[in-house]
Amino acid sequence: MQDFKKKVIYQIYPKSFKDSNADGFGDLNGITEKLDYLYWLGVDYIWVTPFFISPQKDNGYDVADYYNIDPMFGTMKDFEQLIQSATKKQIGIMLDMVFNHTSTSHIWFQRALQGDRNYQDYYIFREGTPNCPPTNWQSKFGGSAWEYVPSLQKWYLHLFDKTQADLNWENPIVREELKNIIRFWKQKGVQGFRFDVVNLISKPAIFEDDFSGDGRKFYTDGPHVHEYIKELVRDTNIADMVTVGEMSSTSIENCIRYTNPTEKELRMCFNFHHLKVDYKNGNKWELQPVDRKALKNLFITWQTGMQENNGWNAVFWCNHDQPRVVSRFGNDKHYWKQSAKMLASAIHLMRGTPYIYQGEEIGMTNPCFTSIDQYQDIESINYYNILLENKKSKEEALHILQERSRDNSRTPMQWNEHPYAGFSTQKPWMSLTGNYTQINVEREQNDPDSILCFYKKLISLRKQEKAISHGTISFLKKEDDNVLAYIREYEHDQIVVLNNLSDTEQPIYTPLPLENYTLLLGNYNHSSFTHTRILLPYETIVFKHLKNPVLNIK
Ligand code: TEU
Repeated sequence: MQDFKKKVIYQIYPKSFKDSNADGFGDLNGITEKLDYLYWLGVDYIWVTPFFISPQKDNGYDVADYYNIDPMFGTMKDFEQLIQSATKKQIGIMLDMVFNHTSTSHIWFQRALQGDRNYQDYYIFREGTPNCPPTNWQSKFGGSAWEYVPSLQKWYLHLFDKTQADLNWENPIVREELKNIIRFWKQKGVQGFRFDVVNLISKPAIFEDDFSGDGRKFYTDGPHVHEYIKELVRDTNIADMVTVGEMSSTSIENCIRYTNPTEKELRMCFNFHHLKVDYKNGNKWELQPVDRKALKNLFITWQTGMQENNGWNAVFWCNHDQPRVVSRFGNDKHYWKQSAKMLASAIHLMRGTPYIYQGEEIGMTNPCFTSIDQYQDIESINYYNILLENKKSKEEALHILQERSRDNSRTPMQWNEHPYAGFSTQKPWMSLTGNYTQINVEREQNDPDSILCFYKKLISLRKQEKAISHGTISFLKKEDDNVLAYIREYEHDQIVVLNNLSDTEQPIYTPLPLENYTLLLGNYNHSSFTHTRILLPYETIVFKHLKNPVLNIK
């Protein structure tokens, strides 16, 4: 892969991206239809979330057959067409490999249920009696992480839904099966892979109760995880492709090992610590305002920690599990455009590979659903019930979902102002966000001052400026919670990025007088930036240091 540090990755949740056959569900041909748009935007890869055969209990993260495409999304021919058309536009396709667990509808699990011991060894079964699970671990979607099978008198482990049984990576046959899946898709022309919760694959030798948490301390970045990733990458020969691991509750030390090229594991990884700064006591289902001090400290720690040890971050605010960034860290009412642009700038100009999640680039907002019936996500529905059991009122529980539900990001993509936002001609599987007549691709493509055109500029800036793609990062104004400021440097180039994270004015600060800089990018239309002595609410300003100002005058 050529110079991967210049690349930008766009995430597609196909069910909500574009419906090509008027059944209300997005599909692969819908992605092919929109390649011109992605090409115009300038992205290099698209990561498509799972479209394999699945009962869709967790929208495809419950895979029942890794080799075939769910008819809801199209056919293998459609996929081949997508690869072909994308390749012509020099856009690579990355697939999402869900290898920590399979659906319980997978033939392997079905055989295990029928009593086949070889297949039982594909999963994590433990002998036991009803009402007495092997450990007290909790599922990430609520309730016990173990499910009892009366006919076998055994429990099986599921860190997610009970229809998502954890695979037993200790079994070398399982590891071979998974390698074959990679080989199959690689040979179809896929150019990269995202590995779902890959740091949870190695479970401890002895299973014991967790008296201080939900069990994660025993299996997060588990005992053989590095060994298994190395083996998978080596045996499938994917070290040169774009690979990204989704790391749940991970540590910097482990992420350095996952991504330092000498380790021959992955190109980069996602961590989620910065997306928990509005969780009260670390609990996603308890609201608190964004803790900007914590947010800034996390960026500083991760960016510098990874840099010092030659690790590489995936940098992102959004994905299909996270609420919309402009509603969460910005202000979607009074500073919608400014805050969406500032948040984009803050992430894209840090050290790492930026990811854009569909709709983020036009500033899509949380939909603010008003009825529980509008929610589809299994985690949201489970937690709604748990919140009610914990004596929250229906209104309170709904309010928490409006802020936290994964469905916030799964509403149909807003293409234009036509019915169903141009996503489909039929009623979509999931309610739309009401503001699509204002916020949509068509409108923003025609407006040079739009959020969309700002994202396009950021992408092209990365390709022009080595300081952005390859430069070092150092942080300025570390003690100021309201301003995220940093310098990127490469050889003689220096780029300064100032982001006001707050909705109040803040003093401006640059290492040299403003006259020594030229403005690369900003989100307010100043007549002359050198007269700017304050940062306006949610302002972002990107300066380039003029080494030799005379030469830069055209
Ligand atoms: O997500 C892993 C994960 O733990 C979270 O993002 C999770 O959704 C959130 O923390 C719950 O509060 C991955 C996928 O991205 C997600 O869509 C899947 O549901 C999950 O794995 C299981 O495959």
